[in-house]
Amino acid sequence: MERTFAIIKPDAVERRLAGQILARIEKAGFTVRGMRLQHLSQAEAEGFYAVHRSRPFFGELTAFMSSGPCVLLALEADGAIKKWRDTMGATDPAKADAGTLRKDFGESIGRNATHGSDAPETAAFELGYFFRGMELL
Ligand code: FUP
Repeated sequence: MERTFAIIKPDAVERRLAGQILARIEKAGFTVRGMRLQHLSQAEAEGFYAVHRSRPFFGELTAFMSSGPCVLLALEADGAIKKWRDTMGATDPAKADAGTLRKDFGESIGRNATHGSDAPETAAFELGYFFRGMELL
């Protein structure tokens, strides 16, 4: 079993899509091991996306991620990291495959409904950034 870190982003929470996205997560076979609603500060979003600090979209990205509450999730499944990336689809909803979350719920490359760790090291950092050990079941 593997764990990955996921976010239902502020655009999706604002449009009341969190329930539908959670239903799709469970239907896909993930077990939720941690879950919390949180409105990130700009500094917390900047720390989370620190690898993107030099990218031109960093300011816009961190402003968006701190614009409203999001749902933070620890998901478990066999091959959870790739499975969750496949469930989300491509970063740009316009390029995402049919039936993926970003295709169905994303509005643009920035407002793309969900986040998922892209590798084991990233998953370890991101899970540890947001969850304490005793918050994960
Ligand atoms: P992903 O791993 O699919 O979330 O994509 P990236 O790590 O490349 O980018 C992280 C986030 O930055 C994306 F979810 C959305 C945002 N982004 C932009 O706003 N513009 C871009 O050109 C690329 C990414």
